[in-house]
Formats: sequence, C-alpha cells, structure tokens
Amino acid sequence: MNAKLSHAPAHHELDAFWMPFTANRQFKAHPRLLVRAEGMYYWTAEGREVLDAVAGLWCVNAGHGRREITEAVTKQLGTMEYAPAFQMGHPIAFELANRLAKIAPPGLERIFFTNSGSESVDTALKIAIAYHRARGAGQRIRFIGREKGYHGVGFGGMSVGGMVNNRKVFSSSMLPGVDHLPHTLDIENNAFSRGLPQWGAHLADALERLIALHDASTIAAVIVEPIAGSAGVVLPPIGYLKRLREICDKHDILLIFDEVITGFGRVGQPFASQAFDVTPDLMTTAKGLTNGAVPMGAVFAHRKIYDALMQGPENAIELFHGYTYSGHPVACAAALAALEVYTKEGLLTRAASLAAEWENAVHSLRGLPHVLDVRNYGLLGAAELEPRAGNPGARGFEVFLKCFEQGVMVRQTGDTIAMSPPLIVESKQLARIVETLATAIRETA
Ligand code: PXG
Repeated sequence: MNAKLSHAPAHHELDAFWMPFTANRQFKAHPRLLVRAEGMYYWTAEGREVLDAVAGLWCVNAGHGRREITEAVTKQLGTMEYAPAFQMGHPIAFELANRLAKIAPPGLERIFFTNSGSESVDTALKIAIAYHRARGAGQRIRFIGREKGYHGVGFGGMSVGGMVNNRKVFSSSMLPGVDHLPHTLDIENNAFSRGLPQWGAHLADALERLIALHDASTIAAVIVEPIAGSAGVVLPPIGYLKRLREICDKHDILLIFDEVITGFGRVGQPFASQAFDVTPDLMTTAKGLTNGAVPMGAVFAHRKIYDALMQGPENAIELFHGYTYSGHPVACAAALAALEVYTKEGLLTRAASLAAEWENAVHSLRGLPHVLDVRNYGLLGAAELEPRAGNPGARGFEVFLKCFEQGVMVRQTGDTIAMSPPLIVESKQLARIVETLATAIRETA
C-alpha cells in the first residue's frame, strides 16, 4: 500500500485536484479514498475492505488486479511504450482489431481506436457524417439522440445526450441540428418489471415523427444506449430497439448503439446488440475493453461504412480524424489480455447465468420504504427512490454513503442507486450487495 496515501489526508492536500462529476467541497470535507484493489474488493485509506458493486465505474468487468493484464502491460512497456498510428503501424493494434472483429455483431468488422467513451461517441458521429457525404448525401447532418441518454462529455456526445444537468450550463454550445426521442422510463406502466418492460415499444415510433418533421434526407444517425446506464439503468421495452432499427433502415439513417457500459459481457452476451438481436451500423465502446486498466475506446463500424469511405487516390487520407493515442500499444496490450481473461473465464456470457439470481435479489428491495421502482437486466440493476420534497438527490446520496460505510460501493445518480458488479461476482456477494442496500434504504428516512 502506498504509505503516502494511507493516512487520512489534510484538507489542503486535496485542494489541487479538481474532481470530475464530484461534489468537490463535500468530498474534500469528508474524503473517501481508495488505495488498493483486488478481485471484488477495494481497500480504503483507513484499511477498510469495500465490496465493489459497480466494477469501478462500470468498467472493471473481470475484477481488480488481474495479473494477466498487469503482465501484458509491463511487457509492452518494456518492448515499445509508444508508437504512432498515423501513417505508421504497429502489429498489436492490428491484432487487437482482428480480435475485436471476431466477437463483434455481424458486419461491424472495422475498428477505430480512441481513448475513452466520449471520444468513441464523437468519432462515431463524425464517421456517420463522413459516410453520408462520401455517398453523395452531404445534407444528412442531423443527429437524433434520446432524453436521459448519456454519451460522454464531448461537444457531440453532450449534444446528443439527454441529461439536463450535463446540458443546461452549455446550452449555447450544442451541435446544431440535434433532436431527441422520448426516453423509455415509465414507472406508471412498468414499475418493478423483471428484465425488459412489456409496455412501450411504440415509443420508438416517435422517430417517425421526428423524420416527418425534419425529413429523412437531413438525418445522419440515431444514437441510443441499448440500456441507458448513467440515467439509472433505463431499459428498452420489448420490441423497441427492433422498431428503431426498422425505421432507420426504411429511411437510410444510420443506427449507433452506444455500448460503453453494455459492452464486454455486462448483459450476458459480448454486446447488448447480440443479447437483443438488433445490429446497429456503428457501435461505441470503452470501459470494459481494457478492464479499466488503461484508458481506451473503440468504435466498431460496419464494413459498408468503411468501404464507402475508401475512395479517391490511394495515397489520400480517407478520414481526417484520429488521436495521438489511437491504438496505443500499452492500451492494446491491456485490451488483448483483458479479452483473453474474458474468454478463458467465460465472462462475456457469465452475466446470463447469474441474471435470474440477480433479478430475484434486486427485486427483494420492492416494498422497502421509498422504493419506487427496481430495474434489472444481465448484471445491471437499479433501485429508484422517492426524492425528498425540495431536495432531489439527497436521499440517494445518503443511501450511497451508508452503503459505503457498510462496506459496499454502489453508484448514485440522483435518487437512483445503480449496480453493475464485476462479472466474476459470486452468489454470496450478490446477496451481500442487496442486503447492504436494503439496510441502508431502511435506515434512511
Ligand atoms: N457513453 C456511455 C453510454 C457511457 O456510459 C460514455 C459514453 C463516456 O465515456 P468516458 O470514457 O468518456 O467517460 C459513458 C461513460 C455513471 C457514469 O455512473 C457513467 C459513465 C462515466 C462516468 C460515470 O453514471 N459512463
């Protein structure tokens, strides 16, 4: 353990780091520092063990401290720590792309590397625009996102996203030409659905209305998360995603699935697109790609999109887009090792075998005080609590803190508690997560 971090830090030692998506003043007054991790657990600076019920931040799918990944990263650092991918190449990036293409949904066999989910989203939006232009449909520039969607924090992702707090301050800086579908959370009709809700496939028909409003010839792509994670595990009603696919096909609009959270085994298949049997044209990923060990993202593009862009003189760059660290060798090494672990241990489908047990566990929260809804799919789960009058988010935050004090780390978003444990989780740990949450909910007035 790092001795420097193992004491409770003085207030001023926390000043310099402007923490992301954090109540900085609250945190710095009452810090929660994690200093070590292994398997299903973190350890705090005070030496307390904490069961990780969110896989870090929805990313550590194979659990913490995987030796295979550490070794692969160390070896790559010792061999070649960096090499450019602009007009140069290194074998490990090609190896990883080939490997990803093998587990991809049908046709999504061309892989563009990024460093995060936000970059994956902005990359996918740019590819969509470039694709239409290359086919002589340069007027297709609009995007359709969805209310409650989260697609990262770049200007593109923020614009197609639908979470008000992420948008309101920056409302003057949104991409032009973006519209939003209605979200699919309907507690009145669907509260306590087990798995996908029955009601609401027709919500996809709102896309036809937006097309009627803007005309299909102006729309490049629709982007949705198959399951919305950040908004608090909002599920697609049965048939909804298929309907979106049909409408996009009818109007020659690209469909982008943002699988930054749902990818790499979270819902019982490598990707949600496979679990729901709906294939998008572009798929954005990050997080679980490297088991969270090294930042990396990947956009999976259908071969037809790549092919459409391979035009012009052979020595001309086809897409003016990329990052210094696209296909970074160390990130590639981490991703290859993570995929090896996922495959060897059957983690890309393990959530399917735990889903029923997880569903029963989380639905045992029904009937506890202030629990308005419980949602689950694969190894995702959420409990939505009633907001306190005039103080939204306060009850959720208190429950989150109580769980943490009781040794379980969950994720709070507003008054929703979300869970997404590493896919190596065992039955007794699933039970402990839910029991701890139940106690915290009971003890929170
Ligand atoms: N798309 C989706 C669907 C995401 O969930 C991003 C894009 C952006 O990824 P990066 O790597 O740029 O952060 C995400 C990220 C939470 C939470 O608990 C969720 C995310 C990130 C941080 C917190 O709500 N998802």
